[in-house]
This record gives sequence, structure tokens and C-alpha cells, in this order.
Amino acid sequence: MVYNSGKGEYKGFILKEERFDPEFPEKSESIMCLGNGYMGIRAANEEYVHFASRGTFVAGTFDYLEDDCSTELPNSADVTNMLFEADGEAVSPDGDISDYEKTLNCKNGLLRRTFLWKGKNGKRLKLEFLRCVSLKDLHLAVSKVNVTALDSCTVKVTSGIDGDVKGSGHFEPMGINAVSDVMSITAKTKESGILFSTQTCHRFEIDSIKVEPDISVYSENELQIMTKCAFDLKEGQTLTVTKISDIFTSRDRERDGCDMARLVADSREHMKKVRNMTFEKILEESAAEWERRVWSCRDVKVDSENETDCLALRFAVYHLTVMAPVHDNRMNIGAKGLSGPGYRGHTFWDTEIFMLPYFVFTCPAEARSLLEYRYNSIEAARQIAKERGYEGAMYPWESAWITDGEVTPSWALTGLMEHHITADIAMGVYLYYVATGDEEFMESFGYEILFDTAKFWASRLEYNEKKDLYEILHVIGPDEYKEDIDNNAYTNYLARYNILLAIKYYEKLREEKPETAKRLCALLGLDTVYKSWLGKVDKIYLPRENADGLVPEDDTYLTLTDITREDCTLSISEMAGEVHAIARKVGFSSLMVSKQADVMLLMYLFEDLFTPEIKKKNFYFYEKRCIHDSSLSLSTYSALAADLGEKDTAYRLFERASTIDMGPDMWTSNEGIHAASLGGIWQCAVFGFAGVRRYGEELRIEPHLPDKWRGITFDISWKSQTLRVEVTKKVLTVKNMTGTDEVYILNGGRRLAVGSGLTVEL
Ligand code: IFM
Repeated sequence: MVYNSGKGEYKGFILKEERFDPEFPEKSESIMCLGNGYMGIRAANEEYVHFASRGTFVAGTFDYLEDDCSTELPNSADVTNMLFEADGEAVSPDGDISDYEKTLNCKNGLLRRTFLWKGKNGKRLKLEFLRCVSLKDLHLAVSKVNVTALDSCTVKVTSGIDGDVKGSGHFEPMGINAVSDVMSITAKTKESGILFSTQTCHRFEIDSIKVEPDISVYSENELQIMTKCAFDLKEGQTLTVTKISDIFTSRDRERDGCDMARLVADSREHMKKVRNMTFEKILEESAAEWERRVWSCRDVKVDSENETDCLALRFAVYHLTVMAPVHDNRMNIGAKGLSGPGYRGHTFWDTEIFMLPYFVFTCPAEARSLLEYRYNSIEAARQIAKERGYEGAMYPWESAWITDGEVTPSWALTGLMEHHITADIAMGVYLYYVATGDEEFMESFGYEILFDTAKFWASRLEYNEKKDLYEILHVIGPDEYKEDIDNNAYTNYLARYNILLAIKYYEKLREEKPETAKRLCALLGLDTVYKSWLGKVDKIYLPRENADGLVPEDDTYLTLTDITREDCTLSISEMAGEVHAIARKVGFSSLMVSKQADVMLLMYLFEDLFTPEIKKKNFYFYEKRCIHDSSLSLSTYSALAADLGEKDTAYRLFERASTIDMGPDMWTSNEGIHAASLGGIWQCAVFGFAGVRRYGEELRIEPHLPDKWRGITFDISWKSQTLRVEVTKKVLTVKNMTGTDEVYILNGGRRLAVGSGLTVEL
């Protein structure tokens, strides 16, 4: 993979694959996936290639297969397929090809692939494949292929809608159809009964002149409808195939639960409007939307000695856009976005802790939609609490559709024990509220989430008479290598904070909005719960540093077998393979080894809990024992290192974080990109190096640029004002681009008014 191959306005926006390796098609399929939050389409080649795993995922369309272990986002019918034959020989990128190039332009969402192909019979073709999923029209995808005959030959095209893809078992076919040049497939998910309509329409041109070939339409099974036609091309002639496709489902908010007749009518109406559009027009409109919604306000410009750094940020912003179903508050972001089948499309704490901050600071309306999803799931969370003998709302570790409740596969203990997610969601609500001051959100949704999650924690605490303390036993913390442990520091501190927030806002509401307090009191029984919060909150056990200055990750972590060696030059994460081998024999639970940031995340989120010396000590202790076996880990370590002024370490960790998807490892992204890691990369730059942070209820900006960076510029939203932040080695500049309200920032221990523009010497 080559980066930054773009020029002019696209410089720093383009990822390029220079060689097609049929052994590893999945890497670029995931990382170059297209989408718009409604759907995600993997960047699989148009031609079928052995290993390719085509993927079209429509947000929120979860389905459960009886013999499977939990609900998943099904892979729906593929519209990207197109096979070409030259004088009877199939064109394939794993044949005799040259000048291969596949690029993703993050700026306008254009996927482009080109190569020269030579058949066994010596016939040569030049091919250019273009694809776009519209950001403007969420149902629309378009492909255009230019096939230039370098030698005269007959080019046969086979193209259509292919629902016979991996995972098609989720669908019951409802009909295939071809009316005029529009082909369609309708299907229904087997358990959730969601109706799908997928349509496609082809247009053919030779040297830009429309042609109408004899077309034969056929299907090999009920999930497929294909068209075949042939063109005699003279040397130098170019055949252009434009394929306009759309997808609608009965899960779409506008047609929620509709019947097939309505779905088909809506789809046909839509296709009528778009079928005559050119590829260029669709791309242009989509690119304008990218500019309006994303790049004009969310670009992060990094001026670095290493050009890849800037691309890493844009790659993150690109994917955070295509993965997020922010058009519908009944949906949330999957751990792999919409880029692959990994984690079944489920939502984890990844949203609130790793991605939500990006949305809060760049587009609060989208952040609100993601939090409304949690509110819309609150009944299911209450049900989980009840089933497990607790009170309030206990959020599922993995969630899918809002009424599904816990969807973690039953073989994973995390679904039973990883409880910190409930407090993570409360933290997300709090961050959103502080950054936006959106009182209407709080009245409608936020307070209820804060109170009911705190109610859960109050019922979850266990009293230890001997210690006269409340403990949280039998959990899994962020470090998932340690199962069924007691008093995970991260969980205990966050649970307490959740309760503290509930106390604070309940008291505030009683004072300032007695009607709201009364309504919520009646709904949640807050009078009794409030007393229990007060009685318990100061007695929650909060692990502190021991005599060696170490904060124990849980009750037993520091007693486990330490396998690090002082004389070893390799870090433990560099020895991950060996560590796994040891763990296979003795189990991770007996080793002083962490999968991912745990205590570090606590120190990052709550920066005043421990002194800088203690934080530094713990940083190096835990980093030495963390194999970053989760993509959520490196970014936290990097941002915390930046806070601690450990610039080189922070940069080294940032570089590693940014190679999780974009890097040379060909296996890491097979099942989809790492959504949380991409949110984490944004946090490394904005929170870590630029030092932006919610500090209490204030905005703090305390930059720590790495040596390789000359500067960084980006916009953030704070209390309805857009602030342009520019950091160089010497100066921090903050401009209020909205200018309707005064904003203050904390810097160097001072509270400074931004006014019409603020410059601080660093
Ligand atoms: O939520 C994470 C978890 O922290 C580590 N395993 C993968 C999950 C999904 O990304």
C-alpha cells in the first residue's frame, strides 16, 4: 500500500494499492470500503476472484439465524459484480496484468482501479473501474467501467444483482424482476422479517455514444439476476458500462415496517429519478456533500515530516463518516463500521469512549443521534438489569437493534461480565452535555440515562462488611485477558463517577427544574435511589497506588506471574507471539500481561486522579506489560503519553495506531476496519498532541506537538461555537469562527477568553 499519492487538492487524501495480490484481496476490500452511514460496500473487485468476500451491509438490518449464536448484520445482495470476457477469455486481475493501481480518494469517496490485461490469445484490454456510494442520496451506488480494446476483440459483459453471497442464508427470496433495463431482487430476512429491494440499471456506450445491445437476462438461483451482452470492439474503441443501483429496506425510517408493495413502489420511483444520471454527476453531488458535511469543517491538517500522518487523520475522518448511521437514531456504529462482517455489526463501548468524542467535537448533532440510540435502547437495558437481579438500566455489552438487548454470543463471558459499558455510556452523555450545553437533549433523554445507569450501579455494588466498603466483584474490565476479576480499577472509578453525576444532576434539577425532577422521580423512584446513592458513593472501593506507586488493575493483577525481562530489548508487544504461546499453556489469567489499555484509560479519562509522577510510573509499568492485542489500546497510550509530555513515546505509539488498518499487515482488516481505533487516531492528534480536552466543565487546550510535526489545524465545536485551533511549535491560535458567544479555554493554568481570536506563546 502506498499513501499520499494524490496531487493538488487531493494531496494527502489518497490511498493506493500498487500491486494486486490474489492471496490478500480482503485488506483493500475493507480499508477502501465505500459507504454513507446507510450502507457500506466493500471494495471487492468487480470480477470475482477466489478469496474475495463481497460485502454490502445496510445499517440496522439485523437478523438472527437459528443455528447461529447471535443476531448479525446480514450481507445483502451485491451490485458491484461485473465480469468481462475478451474473445471468450475471462478478464481477471490475477491474470497477465500490468500497470495495476487501486486508489481510494478519501476526499470525494471515489474508488478507482486500473490495469492493462493481456489474454492467453494475446488480446489486450485497458480497464478502468470507478465506483461511488453517494453521500448525498443514501440509497444510491454507482459504478462505471471503461474497457478499451488495445486489440480488436469481442467483449462480453455479465453483470447484475447477486444475492448469492457469503451470508445469503439470512434471506428468503421474494422475487426477481426485469422491467425495461431495470433489474431488481426483493428478499426478506428470515427472522427479523426486514424487506429488501435492490435494483440496478445498466447503460452502455461505445466511445461515449449510447448503444443498446441485445441483452439476455438470466438467473441461476432465486437470489440472483444477471444480464449478458456482447460488443465487437475495434482497436482503440472504449466500451463504457455505467451501473446505477439502489437499495431500500423496510427498516428505513421513512418506510418502517412497510409492505413489499410500498417498498417496491418507493424503489421504482427512486430509480426513475436517478437512472439517467451520469456517473460524473452522481460523484460530483456526492463530493459536494463530502465537502459540505465533512471536509469544510472536520479536516485535520497535519504538517508533519511524515506525510502519512496527515493521511492517517483523513483516513480516520473518512471512515468515521462512512461507518456512522447518524441519519437514524435507532442505529449505532458497529465495531467494524459497515466495512465487513466482523463482530456481526454489533455496537460496543467503542462508540462512547473512542468515537463519540470525535462526533461531539466535530458534529454535535451526529453525536446526539448516537446517544439517542442508547436512550432508545433503555427499555432493553432495564430488562437486562431485571433479568440479572439488578435495578435500573444495565446496558448490553454488545448491542444491535434497539429492542434486542444483550447480543454478545453466548460463548463469550464479556456479555455476562463486562459491565463498565453502562458507565461508559453515562460518560458519553456527560461529555456531550458539557460540550454542547444541550439542555433539551438532557431533559428528553440524558438525565434519564444518567439516573437509571446510576441506579443500576447502586444495585450492583456489594458491601464488604470487614472493609466497610462497597466493591464490584466478578467483572471483566477493559483488559479482557482477565476474566471474572474483582474491583477492576477502571470499572470501580467509572461506576462511582456515574453515581456522582446522577447525584449532582438530580440535585440541580430539584433546584432549577422541579417539574423535570418530579417527572423522573416518579418514573425511576429517585427518592429512594437518591438516598442509596448518597449512602454508598463515598464507600465505593477505589484502588489507589501501592507502596511502589502502582495502581492495581484489579485485586489480583499485581500478584500474577510477571514475564517481562529487564534485559530484553524487545517490548512485550513485539513479542506478542511468544506471549500468546506462554498464555496457551498457563492462561492469560495467571500472567501479568494486559490485552489493552485499562488503568491507562482511567488515567487518561480522569487526569487529576493521580499525580503526574504516579501516572508516568504506571504508564511505563503497564505499557511494558501490554501487548496491545486490541486495536483500542495504542491510541489511549499515545494520548496519555502526550499528556505526560513523553512526546517521542506518544508519537511512536500514534504511528503504530495509525498502521492498524492503513499499515502493511495484510491480515489485520480482513473482517473490516477497526472503528474504535480510527476514533482513537483522531483522539491521538486532537486530544493528545493538540491537547484539547474537556477538563471538568471547561475546555482545555495544552499542546504537546511531537518533534516531527510542524503544526496542526482543525475545527472543534464547543458550546455551539466553532473554534479554529492552530498549533505550531511556538504558538497556539484559537479563533471563534461563529462568534456569537464568548468561549474560554484553559491553558498554562490560566482561563483565557477566546474573544475574536486568541494567540498564546507556547
Ligand atoms: O470493545 C472491544 C473490546 O474492548 C476489545 N475487543 C474488541 C471489542 C470490539 O472492538
